[in-house]
Amino acid sequence: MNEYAIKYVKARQILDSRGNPTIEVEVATQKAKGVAHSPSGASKGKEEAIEIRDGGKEFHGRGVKKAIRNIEKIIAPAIVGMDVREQEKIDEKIIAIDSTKNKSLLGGNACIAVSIACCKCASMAMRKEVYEYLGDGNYLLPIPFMNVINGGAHAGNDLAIQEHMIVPIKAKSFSHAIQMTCETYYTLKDIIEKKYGKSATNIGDEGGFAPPLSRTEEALEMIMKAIEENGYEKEIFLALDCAASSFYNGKYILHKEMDSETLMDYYIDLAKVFPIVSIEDAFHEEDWESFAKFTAKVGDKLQIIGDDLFVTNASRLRKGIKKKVCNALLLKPNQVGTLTEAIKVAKLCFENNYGVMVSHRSGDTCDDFIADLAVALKTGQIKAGAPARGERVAKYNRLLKIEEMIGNEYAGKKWKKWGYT
Ligand code: 2PG
Ligand code: MG
Repeated sequence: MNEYAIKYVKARQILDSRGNPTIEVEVATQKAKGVAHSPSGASKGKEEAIEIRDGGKEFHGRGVKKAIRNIEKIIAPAIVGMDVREQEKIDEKIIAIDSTKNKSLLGGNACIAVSIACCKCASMAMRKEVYEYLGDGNYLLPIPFMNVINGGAHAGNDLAIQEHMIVPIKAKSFSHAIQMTCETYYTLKDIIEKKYGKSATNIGDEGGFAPPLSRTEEALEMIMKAIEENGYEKEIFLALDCAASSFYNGKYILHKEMDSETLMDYYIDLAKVFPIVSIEDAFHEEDWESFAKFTAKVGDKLQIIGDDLFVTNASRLRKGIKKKVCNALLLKPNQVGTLTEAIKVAKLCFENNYGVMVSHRSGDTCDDFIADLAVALKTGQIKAGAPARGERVAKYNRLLKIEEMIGNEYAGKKWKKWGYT
């Protein structure tokens, strides 16, 4: 048997960081094995690949045994024997068998774990690091976008905006970025404790704090104070993921009701006061018009990212390019269901001058694949939560290790100048 032929594909139910069942897949050849997990979002785009869950009583319906059966009974027999290095062919086969627009037959959660496990197995079979296997020999360590105050669907407070991130663009290296963001995070904890008491320092789903705030201004003020106390105001910038679909109900409901024009002015005013460089999902996922207006107005000053808007989907991205909507995309492989499709979307971005930020999900595991993906694709940006919780630091720790291997290739040095302040 060919040493690169897939010998078996095994799947099992494990848990994600919220205690919800998810899928672990092992793909093995004679001498190598790759293991991958599917992550899971809380604020999902409507057009994401479908996660198949069991329903019924067990795990309150959240089990993934049906999806696992699809791997064992349908995907495994189709790909066993294939050359594990032929990622595109494997993914095309999965796509063809599924034959739906949103992986609803096999489950996006089933497909992505198999697809990434194949990639990891192939890299091991070729005795390469995953980033080396995926890359072209030139690599870039991404700027970490760290979500240090959680709101929206990720926290039990009244902040409508989901993620308040620190962005260490001017760090000297990736490891220096980690040092500066950690120090800022510790100081932020002290500031929150002093103002709101100990219980306010509990953390949300992505490791950021979730103090009882209702206004993003308050969150950003505290973060700025933490940055300044450490003397990092020239190095660390800010970013938001609004996840606006989650506070849209005919109107945008933040601390007060707003229409899209008022919301746009609100963001612009925030960016004039705080050193914001990037805003994700500023409007709800079908509000293409507001995204287009926002991009025309401030797309030269801010990175404007589509997440729920694009859902890592080539046809939605093409529509966005045509309509001049956003200037960057959030890349979440599980939104589309196979690695090949995710990489194609990233390339489409590069060809059209759109930025790419690789991203975790709010329900995640210690699978660190996205770290290698960001380095190999040279996206220059990753978001993987705060520097806390095992599943978040797994990605940052992997990047620290990659830095040792490739040297100081930090994306901050190449970052385009954004921001008002
Ligand atoms: C997002 C993500 C990750 P979720 O909206 O960008 O931060 O959240 O995984 O819940 O969709
Ligand atoms: Mg988002």
